[in-house]
Amino acid sequence: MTTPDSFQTWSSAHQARFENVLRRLLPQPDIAPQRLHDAMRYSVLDGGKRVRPLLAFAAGELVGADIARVDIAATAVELIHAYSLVHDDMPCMDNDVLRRGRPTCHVEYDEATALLVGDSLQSLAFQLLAEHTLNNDAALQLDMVKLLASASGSRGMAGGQAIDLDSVGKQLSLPELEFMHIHKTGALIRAAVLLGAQCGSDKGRGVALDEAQLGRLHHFGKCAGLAFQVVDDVLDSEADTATLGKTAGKDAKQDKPTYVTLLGVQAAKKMAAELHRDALDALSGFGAGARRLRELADFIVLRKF
Ligand code: GRG
Repeated sequence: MTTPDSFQTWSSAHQARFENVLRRLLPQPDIAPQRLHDAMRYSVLDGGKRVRPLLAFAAGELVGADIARVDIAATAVELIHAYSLVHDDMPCMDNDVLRRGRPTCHVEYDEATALLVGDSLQSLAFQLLAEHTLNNDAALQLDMVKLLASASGSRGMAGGQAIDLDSVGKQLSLPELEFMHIHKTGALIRAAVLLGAQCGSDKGRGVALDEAQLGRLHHFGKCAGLAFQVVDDVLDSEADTATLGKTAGKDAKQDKPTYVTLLGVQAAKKMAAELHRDALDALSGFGAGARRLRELADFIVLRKF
């Protein structure tokens, strides 16, 4: 009997493989306009925890999806995430100079290039979803495109970001803070899980989930997404810049409402633990196939960076 890989082995192998997928799918640096393509590759490659792609791979494993299909879905989600970081770091938003341990895109290149990098990564994400077969049922594939669009647009990540920018210096209630983060951070994390699962939902290629199972996966994504943000707030207040690879302590400095400022560190940690439990509960009916999703929930809550 072979022992299944540890989470560390599984995640490192997937991260390394995925890096090559990204290298292949991003525009090559020798193709015009070279500077823009170079900046796109700078912003996406060789950095980040790749939590969203790993969630897509884990959900793909749950349903026995073809990994080549999940590669595309995972890339689309990671490109949207990378675009959001590039734009978020710009002077008109969070105005940061450090990301993934390196100068932010607008510092390394310039502001106009950073704007275009974000725009181009977003377009490429949808191009990939439209260009590759991810599901034999074209209607289901169209649903996947719609899912990513709504998770990243004004009713998802961009909307959450708008609320975030508007909340500086304001006192938000807990439900308001939750609403903001379910959109800003949670929507894309949940989309990563669902897109991975949808790559395996057509007949003959993996297991199609029923409505109840999809609902549980939805709930898992929601809890994991919110837990990710609560932990992000705790790390921002407790970890140092070198460990995070981005400027630590910014939330307090910018007078932003966070789970830590609202609840205090201990209560924020307790909330993360409760969300962790809820996320694991949502997976309880799935059996051994959900092992990697469970491990990712653990990683999201227990991570130190
Ligand atoms: C500009 C439309 C638009 C949206 C920006 C995601 C976001 C919205 C802003 C990033 C600011 C931020 C620190 C959000 C908190 C949670 C978060 C998304 C952290 C960064 O994600 P990680 O930790 O980053 O997965 P890596 O570098 O590991 O990929």
